[in-house]
Amino acid sequence: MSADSRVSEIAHELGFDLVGTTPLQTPARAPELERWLAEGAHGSMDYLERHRERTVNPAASYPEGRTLLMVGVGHSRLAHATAEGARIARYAIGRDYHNAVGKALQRLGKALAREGLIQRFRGRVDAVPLMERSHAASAGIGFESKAANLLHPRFGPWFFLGELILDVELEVSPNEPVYGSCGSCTACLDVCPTDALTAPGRLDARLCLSYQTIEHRGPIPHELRASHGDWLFGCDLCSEVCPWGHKAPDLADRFGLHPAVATLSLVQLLDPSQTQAAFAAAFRGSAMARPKREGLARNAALVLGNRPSESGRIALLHSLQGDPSPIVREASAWALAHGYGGDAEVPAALDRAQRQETDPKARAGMQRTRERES
Ligand code: B12
Ligand code: SF4
Ligand code: SF4
Repeated sequence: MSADSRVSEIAHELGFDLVGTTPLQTPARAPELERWLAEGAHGSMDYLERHRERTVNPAASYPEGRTLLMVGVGHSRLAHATAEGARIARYAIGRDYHNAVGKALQRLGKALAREGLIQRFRGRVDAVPLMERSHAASAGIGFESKAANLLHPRFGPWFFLGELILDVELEVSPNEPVYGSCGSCTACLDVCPTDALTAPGRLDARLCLSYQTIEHRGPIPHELRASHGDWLFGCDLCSEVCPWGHKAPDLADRFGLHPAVATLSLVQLLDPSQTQAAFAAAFRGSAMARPKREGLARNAALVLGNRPSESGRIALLHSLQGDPSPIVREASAWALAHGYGGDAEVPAALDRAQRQETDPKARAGMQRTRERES
């Protein structure tokens, strides 16, 4: 058996659905990254700016590297909403893929080395100085789309990417034929509630709910809050409408349901007495730990504002008065004004909270809410 087929075989045995190689060189879409960063479309994701040179010229970071073995792992599954109707991006419902794919890549690298196919390797996934989608498209394991996601005929947009940087020149052909294009479809551009897809394949992260709920650390801009709807963490709208994903297999068992997601309650997330340490313990092994307790409580407040309920009203009033984070207090003020403005108690509570607020930015945010929501 050729080295090419053996690599492919081992990768599949270890659970990778898609494999293909591309030389370790400047990604084809590097000019797009440069333009995107120059426009500031990355928002506060400073690491993307800091890593710019390494991303554009990956060979400089890995002098021994010759080949990128790009892998894809399907994660298609049904949508998940909590008992209170909050939605969580499907990729984050189960075990954290960073751990799972990272460990599988280590196993793959070791297996390839054992068979003498490579000597050294590095496994990487997600937040690394590599344009994974661009390299994976070059490796032939998916095609680029108007939603910016990489698509595959079997999984649609529902697959993770990862890679091994190999010290040998190697060509592995994709195991499944990859054909397709968006054609005249514009469903993702049409569905995006914040017009974050500013042109085919171009996304302004500052407008994207995924960025706002996962990566952004401060208050979420007022003009985007109502558009958040019931998205607590991430956003799948542009993936859900994509016809290429509609027949993807249900792979829910692969990553399972994280216990913290199974029992998740917005009201509990907003509880001012929940510490970061308790939050981190509950969400250990979940991608949802990333925004920390403060970020997820902020998101929970917005969802409760967009989906009013009696338990939500009580939780928001508590949070307004007693949350240790000014970002969460301010989000709760918005949620109360937006979803519960007709309630007799709310206007007085908001007045009092604004007068007593010690954080100038939160106070200004409350004033902004007053002007916008009255
Ligand atoms: C920063 C980041 C984000 C940011 C910015 C996303 C973005 N579109 O740039 C935010 C936080 C918003 C985000 C959101 C999401 N992300 Co993200 N993210 C990344 C990360 C770390 C870097 C991406 C990057 O460099 N962006 C800069 C732009 C310029 O690069 P790009 O998007 O890769 O570029 C592609 C498009 O711009 C397209 N393109 C450019 N011009 C044109 C023109 C035309 C005509 C066309 C058709 C296409 C096209 O081509 C490029 C690919 O070859 C990657 C991991 C990595 N290291 O690559 C994961 C990654 C892209 N994310 C991923 C996922 C799953 C998501 C979400 C689906 C999560 C969710 N459900 O909430 C959303 C999807 C939002 C979207 N529609 O893109 C997966 C994508 C898997 C896949 N099959 O595509 C990745 C690869 C992580 C992984 N290892 O699996 N993400
Ligand atoms: S993830 Fe949501 S907000 Fe972001 S581009 Fe897609 S539909 Fe728009
Ligand atoms: S929804 Fe349509 S336009 Fe958007 S990525 Fe899928 S096929 Fe392409």
